[in-house]
Amino acid sequence: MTLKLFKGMRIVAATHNPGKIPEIAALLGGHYDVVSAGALGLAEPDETETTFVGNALLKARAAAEASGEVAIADDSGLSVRALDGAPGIFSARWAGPGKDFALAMRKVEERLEEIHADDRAAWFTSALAVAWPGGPAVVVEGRIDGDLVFPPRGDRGFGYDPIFQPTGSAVTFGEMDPAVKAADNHRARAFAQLKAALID
Ligand code: ITT
Repeated sequence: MTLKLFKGMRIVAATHNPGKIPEIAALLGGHYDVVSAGALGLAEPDETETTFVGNALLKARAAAEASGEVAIADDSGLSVRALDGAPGIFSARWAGPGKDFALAMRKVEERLEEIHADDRAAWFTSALAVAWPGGPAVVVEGRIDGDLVFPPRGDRGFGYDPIFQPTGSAVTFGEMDPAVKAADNHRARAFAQLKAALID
Protein backbone atom coordinates (compact mmCIF):
# COMPACT_ATOMS: atom_id res chain seq x y z
CA MET A 1 0.00 0.00 0.00
CA THR A 2 1.33 3.46 -0.87
CA LEU A 3 0.45 6.32 1.44
CA LYS A 4 -0.49 8.78 -1.30
CA LEU A 5 -3.64 10.58 -2.32
CA PHE A 6 -4.54 10.27 -6.01
CA LYS A 7 -6.66 12.65 -8.09
CA GLY A 8 -10.30 11.66 -8.29
CA MET A 9 -10.19 9.28 -5.34
CA ARG A 10 -12.97 9.33 -2.79
CA ILE A 11 -12.07 10.75 0.62
CA VAL A 12 -14.32 10.76 3.66
CA ALA A 13 -14.17 14.08 5.53
CA ALA A 14 -14.53 12.75 9.08
CA THR A 15 -16.24 15.78 10.58
CA HIS A 16 -19.73 16.60 11.77
CA ASN A 17 -18.95 20.32 11.98
CA PRO A 18 -20.68 22.09 9.08
CA GLY A 19 -18.22 24.99 9.37
CA LYS A 20 -15.25 22.74 8.62
CA ILE A 21 -16.65 20.87 5.61
CA PRO A 22 -16.33 23.72 3.05
CA GLU A 23 -12.86 24.55 4.40
CA ILE A 24 -11.68 20.94 4.06
CA ALA A 25 -13.30 20.61 0.62
CA ALA A 26 -11.59 23.83 -0.51
CA LEU A 27 -8.23 22.53 0.73
CA LEU A 28 -8.68 19.31 -1.20
CA GLY A 29 -9.12 21.66 -4.13
CA GLY A 30 -11.80 19.90 -6.18
CA HIS A 31 -9.28 17.14 -7.01
CA TYR A 32 -11.00 14.54 -4.87
CA ASP A 33 -14.49 13.20 -4.44
CA VAL A 34 -15.11 14.46 -0.89
CA VAL A 35 -17.99 12.95 1.06
CA SER A 36 -18.71 13.90 4.67
CA ALA A 37 -19.02 11.42 7.54
CA GLY A 38 -22.44 12.92 8.25
CA ALA A 39 -23.63 12.23 4.69
CA LEU A 40 -22.51 8.59 5.07
CA GLY A 41 -24.34 8.35 8.40
CA LEU A 42 -21.14 7.53 10.31
CA ALA A 43 -21.25 7.86 14.09
CA GLU A 44 -19.32 10.68 15.80
CA PRO A 45 -16.67 9.03 18.02
CA ASP A 46 -15.97 10.29 21.56
CA GLU A 47 -12.83 12.43 21.58
CA THR A 48 -11.05 10.59 24.39
CA GLU A 49 -7.45 11.58 23.61
CA THR A 50 -5.58 14.41 25.35
CA THR A 51 -3.99 16.12 22.33
CA PHE A 52 -5.15 17.56 18.99
CA VAL A 53 -3.00 14.97 17.19
CA GLY A 54 -4.46 12.10 19.22
CA ASN A 55 -8.04 13.14 18.61
CA ALA A 56 -7.47 13.78 14.87
CA LEU A 57 -6.04 10.26 14.51
CA LEU A 58 -8.91 8.78 16.52
CA LYS A 59 -11.53 10.48 14.29
CA ALA A 60 -9.78 9.63 10.99
CA ARG A 61 -9.25 5.98 12.00
CA ALA A 62 -12.85 5.55 13.16
CA ALA A 63 -14.17 6.90 9.84
CA ALA A 64 -11.74 4.83 7.75
CA GLU A 65 -12.71 1.62 9.56
CA ALA A 66 -16.44 2.36 9.42
CA SER A 67 -16.45 3.34 5.71
CA GLY A 68 -13.65 1.16 4.33
CA GLU A 69 -12.29 4.28 2.59
CA VAL A 70 -9.50 6.80 3.13
CA ALA A 71 -10.61 9.40 5.67
CA ILE A 72 -9.35 12.82 6.70
CA ALA A 73 -10.12 14.39 10.09
CA ASP A 74 -9.36 17.73 11.70
CA ASP A 75 -9.06 18.28 15.41
CA SER A 76 -8.67 21.91 16.20
CA GLY A 77 -9.22 24.58 18.77
CA LEU A 78 -8.44 27.96 20.23
CA SER A 79 -5.70 28.28 22.87
CA VAL A 80 -5.43 31.38 25.05
CA ARG A 81 -2.00 32.14 26.51
CA ALA A 82 -3.29 33.78 29.71
CA LEU A 83 -5.53 30.74 30.29
CA ASP A 84 -2.62 28.29 30.00
CA GLY A 85 -3.82 27.14 26.58
CA ALA A 86 -7.52 26.69 27.43
CA PRO A 87 -9.98 25.93 25.93
CA GLY A 88 -7.58 24.02 23.60
CA ILE A 89 -8.84 20.50 22.91
CA PHE A 90 -12.01 21.41 24.83
CA SER A 91 -12.92 24.25 22.40
CA ALA A 92 -16.02 22.49 21.04
CA ARG A 93 -17.05 21.36 24.55
CA TRP A 94 -16.99 24.94 25.93
CA ALA A 95 -19.92 25.66 23.60
CA GLY A 96 -22.07 23.08 25.43
CA PRO A 97 -24.51 20.58 23.96
CA GLY A 98 -26.28 23.37 22.03
CA LYS A 99 -22.98 24.26 20.26
CA ASP A 100 -23.48 27.84 21.38
CA PHE A 101 -20.31 29.72 20.46
CA ALA A 102 -21.62 33.06 21.71
CA LEU A 103 -21.63 31.33 25.11
CA ALA A 104 -18.14 29.84 24.56
CA MET A 105 -16.71 33.25 23.57
CA ARG A 106 -18.32 34.85 26.63
CA LYS A 107 -16.73 32.14 28.78
CA VAL A 108 -13.30 33.01 27.41
CA GLU A 109 -13.87 36.70 28.18
CA GLU A 110 -15.15 35.92 31.70
CA ARG A 111 -12.19 33.69 32.52
CA LEU A 112 -9.81 36.47 31.44
CA GLU A 113 -11.70 39.00 33.57
CA GLU A 114 -11.67 36.66 36.59
CA ILE A 115 -7.88 36.56 36.60
CA HIS A 116 -7.55 40.26 35.58
CA ALA A 117 -5.45 39.28 32.57
CA ASP A 118 -4.48 41.95 30.03
CA ASP A 119 -2.66 39.48 27.81
CA ARG A 120 -4.85 38.78 24.75
CA ALA A 121 -2.46 36.47 22.87
CA ALA A 122 -4.08 33.34 21.44
CA TRP A 123 -3.63 30.81 18.67
CA PHE A 124 -5.63 28.31 16.69
CA THR A 125 -4.25 24.79 16.19
CA SER A 126 -5.36 22.23 13.63
CA ALA A 127 -4.20 18.63 13.58
CA LEU A 128 -5.07 16.93 10.30
CA ALA A 129 -4.96 13.14 10.12
CA VAL A 130 -5.41 10.92 7.09
CA ALA A 131 -6.14 7.27 7.78
CA TRP A 132 -6.35 4.25 5.51
CA PRO A 133 -8.65 1.38 6.39
CA GLY A 134 -6.55 -1.28 8.08
CA GLY A 135 -4.24 0.96 10.01
CA PRO A 136 -1.74 3.30 8.40
CA ALA A 137 -2.18 6.99 9.13
CA VAL A 138 -0.37 10.29 8.75
CA VAL A 139 -0.87 13.29 11.02
CA VAL A 140 0.40 16.88 10.91
CA GLU A 141 -0.26 20.06 12.91
CA GLY A 142 -0.59 23.73 11.91
CA ARG A 143 -0.92 26.86 14.03
CA ILE A 144 -1.78 30.53 13.54
CA ASP A 145 -1.13 33.21 16.15
CA GLY A 146 -3.14 36.31 16.90
CA ASP A 147 -5.00 38.32 19.53
CA LEU A 148 -8.43 38.08 21.05
CA VAL A 149 -10.87 40.99 20.69
CA PHE A 150 -13.99 41.69 22.74
CA PRO A 151 -16.79 42.17 21.93
CA PRO A 152 -16.87 39.60 19.09
CA ARG A 153 -16.79 41.10 15.58
CA GLY A 154 -18.24 39.71 12.35
CA ASP A 155 -20.67 36.98 11.46
CA ARG A 156 -18.67 35.09 8.85
CA GLY A 157 -16.74 31.89 9.54
CA PHE A 158 -17.71 29.73 12.52
CA GLY A 159 -16.84 28.88 16.11
CA TYR A 160 -14.49 31.39 17.75
CA ASP A 161 -13.79 33.33 14.51
CA PRO A 162 -15.44 36.60 15.73
CA ILE A 163 -12.94 37.01 18.63
CA PHE A 164 -9.75 36.02 16.80
CA GLN A 165 -7.66 38.55 14.92
CA PRO A 166 -4.64 36.94 13.27
CA THR A 167 -1.33 38.78 13.69
CA GLY A 168 -0.94 41.43 10.99
CA SER A 169 -4.66 41.64 10.20
CA ALA A 170 -6.98 44.55 11.07
CA VAL A 171 -10.04 42.30 11.00
CA THR A 172 -11.15 39.17 12.83
CA PHE A 173 -11.65 35.82 11.10
CA GLY A 174 -15.36 36.53 11.61
CA GLU A 175 -15.13 39.74 9.53
CA MET A 176 -12.77 38.36 6.91
CA ASP A 177 -13.72 37.34 3.37
CA PRO A 178 -13.81 33.51 3.58
CA ALA A 179 -11.36 33.32 0.65
CA VAL A 180 -8.85 35.39 2.62
CA LYS A 181 -9.29 33.19 5.72
CA ALA A 182 -8.92 30.10 3.52
CA ALA A 183 -5.60 31.35 2.15
CA ASP A 184 -3.89 31.36 5.55
CA ASN A 185 -5.10 29.78 8.73
CA HIS A 186 -4.17 26.90 11.05
CA ARG A 187 -5.96 24.31 8.88
CA ALA A 188 -4.35 25.57 5.65
CA ARG A 189 -0.92 25.52 7.34
CA ALA A 190 -1.45 21.91 8.44
CA PHE A 191 -2.71 21.03 4.98
CA ALA A 192 0.43 22.40 3.32
CA GLN A 193 2.44 19.82 5.28
CA LEU A 194 0.02 17.06 4.39
CA LYS A 195 0.29 17.97 0.73
CA ALA A 196 4.05 17.73 0.85
CA ALA A 197 3.80 14.27 2.42
CA LEU A 198 0.87 12.72 0.58
CA ILE A 199 0.27 14.42 -2.76
CA ASP A 200 2.63 14.04 -5.76
P1 ITT B 1 -15.68 17.35 14.42
O1 ITT B 1 -14.97 16.71 15.58
O2 ITT B 1 -16.87 16.57 13.97
O3 ITT B 1 -14.76 17.72 13.29
P2 ITT B 1 -15.97 19.56 16.27
O4 ITT B 1 -16.61 20.91 16.15
O5 ITT B 1 -16.31 18.72 17.47
O6 ITT B 1 -16.30 18.75 14.92
P3 ITT B 1 -13.28 19.79 17.21
O7 ITT B 1 -13.44 18.75 18.24
O8 ITT B 1 -12.01 19.77 16.40
O9 ITT B 1 -14.43 19.72 16.13
O10 ITT B 1 -13.52 21.18 17.88
C1 ITT B 1 -12.85 22.31 17.45
C2 ITT B 1 -13.60 23.55 17.84
O11 ITT B 1 -12.66 24.63 17.78
C3 ITT B 1 -14.68 23.85 16.84
O12 ITT B 1 -15.95 23.44 17.27
C4 ITT B 1 -14.59 25.36 16.67
O13 ITT B 1 -15.45 25.99 17.51
C5 ITT B 1 -13.18 25.70 17.08
N1 ITT B 1 -12.45 25.99 15.86
C6 ITT B 1 -11.63 25.17 15.16
N2 ITT B 1 -11.20 25.75 14.04
C7 ITT B 1 -11.79 26.95 14.00
C8 ITT B 1 -11.78 28.01 13.08
O14 ITT B 1 -11.12 27.93 11.92
N3 ITT B 1 -12.47 29.09 13.37
C9 ITT B 1 -13.18 29.18 14.51
N4 ITT B 1 -13.27 28.23 15.43
C10 ITT B 1 -12.57 27.11 15.17
